[in-house]
Amino acid sequence: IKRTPMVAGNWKMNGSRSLVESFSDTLNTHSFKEVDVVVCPPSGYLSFFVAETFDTGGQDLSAQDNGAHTGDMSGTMLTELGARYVIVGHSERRENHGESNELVADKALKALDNKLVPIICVGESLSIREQNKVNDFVGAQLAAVFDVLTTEQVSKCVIAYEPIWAIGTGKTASPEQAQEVHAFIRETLAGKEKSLAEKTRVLYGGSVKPDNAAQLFAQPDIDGGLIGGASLKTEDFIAICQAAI
Ligand code: G2H
Repeated sequence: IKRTPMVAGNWKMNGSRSLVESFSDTLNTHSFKEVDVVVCPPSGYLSFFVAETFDTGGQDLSAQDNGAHTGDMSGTMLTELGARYVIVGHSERRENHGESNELVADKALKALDNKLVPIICVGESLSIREQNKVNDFVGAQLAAVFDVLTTEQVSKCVIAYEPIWAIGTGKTASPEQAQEVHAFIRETLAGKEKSLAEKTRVLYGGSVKPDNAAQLFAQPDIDGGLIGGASLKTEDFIAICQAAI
């Protein structure tokens, strides 16, 4: 099975209405035929995108449908704003908002209920890596997802491996370090069902730039990237998308 590569930009809490407009204009002049391109801006900007050659996504969603949840955004609302994807379990949500593995799994389920493709983030801190517990840690993050989602549902998700020590730090995991964990993630998926491992896209995230993207994406188990800082510069983002083809 050939997996279509994917590059998703995570703007985090950055950008502006004028960046959305210039980004849409420039991206729409490129036809991304062999790579799925997604841009995840702050949700308030979603409706300003005119996305013809790419898709948009949210950066988080509530595990609830509606109700007294001040500041939260539901899956239905994201869909109405034009999103087709949503990031869940980014390490910044896990750290800054105390999101547990179980909550992240519930969010992934809620995304699927709303026909959104969840991009489920996993990844270890430096101290976990130094204790040689990467597989245990990432394995537990995945196990929580498998507890809530059926194999069929997992096959509709995208997984993103983002080592926390490489996020926004300029320190990228080496292609070999990243591949090692991606291979572990794929083995874990295969443990559920062989075809799941073959079908599911696993992205790498953490200081991906135009000059390191091609080497990372050339690894057998890396199917593209989740891009933070470099996704805010149109030319860099396009260069990274092209490196995934
Ligand atoms: C990791 C990544 C995008 P950056 O968080 O999710 O950000 O590329 O800035 O390290």
